[in-house]
Amino acid sequence: MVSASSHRGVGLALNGLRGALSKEIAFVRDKIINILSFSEHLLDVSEEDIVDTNIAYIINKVEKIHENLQKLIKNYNTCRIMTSGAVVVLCGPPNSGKSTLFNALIGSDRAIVNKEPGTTRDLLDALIIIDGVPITLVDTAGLRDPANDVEGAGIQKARDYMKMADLVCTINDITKINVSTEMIDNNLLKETGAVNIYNKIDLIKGGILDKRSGYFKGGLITSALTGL
Ligand SMILES: Nc1nc2c(ncn2[C@@H]2O[C@H](COP(=O)(O)OP(=O)(O)O)[C@@H](O)[C@H]2O)c(=O)[nH]1
Ligand SMILES: [Mg+2]
Repeated sequence: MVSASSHRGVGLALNGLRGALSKEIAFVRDKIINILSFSEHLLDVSEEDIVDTNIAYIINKVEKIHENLQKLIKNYNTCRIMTSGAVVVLCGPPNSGKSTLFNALIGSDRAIVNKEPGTTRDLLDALIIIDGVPITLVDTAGLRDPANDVEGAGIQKARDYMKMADLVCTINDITKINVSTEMIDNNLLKETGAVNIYNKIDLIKGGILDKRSGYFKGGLITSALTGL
């Protein structure tokens, strides 16, 4: 699926995925009906027939159904992501380069980039396809104590989107690495995949990064400006 490089490829792969999913649902549904009728039959006959082996049989079958359902939930998520796109939210402190990265990834200057912190206030989104996977990329207002109500509303929207994202990318300015990720409320990311991105590597001259490694929490290093 991930290797499908064109829209047509994605469509074909999706159809296959949907077909496999509905087959699996029908299979589990049959299993549930079978074990239900077996249990009802046992209840209809005399109590002596409800022996340990029958109970063990039912428990075993129910456990297998549970496993199948867990698998289905996982596949459903994959299918949903392939159909409507994974929501990937770029968040982080002001001025770390979220809008620059957003523009670089969508290949157009949609978001205003400025050295003035607090430039991005509303959400901006764009649909892109990376390796055949549709992605709704969302640029957000920088997380900080807001300077006014409008910025506060933008930050609240950013937090709401972080909660519903499939993946949150925290963009940090690598030259201010010690103050950045602390702005993110970890409770927001409890259920969401998150990745740290350290931006503006072009500003770091050789060797200096090592000295800062105490702050480096692992993640990807990039320069949204130069494409490094
Ligand atoms: N040197 C350098 N500057 C960057 C990079 N990414 C963004 N900037 C600059 O940082 C400032 C803030 O960028 P912006 O994308 O508006 O940050 P945002 O507030 O996180 O959206 C602008 O002056 C950008 O040109 C980068 O990778 N390297
Ligand atoms: Mg911005």
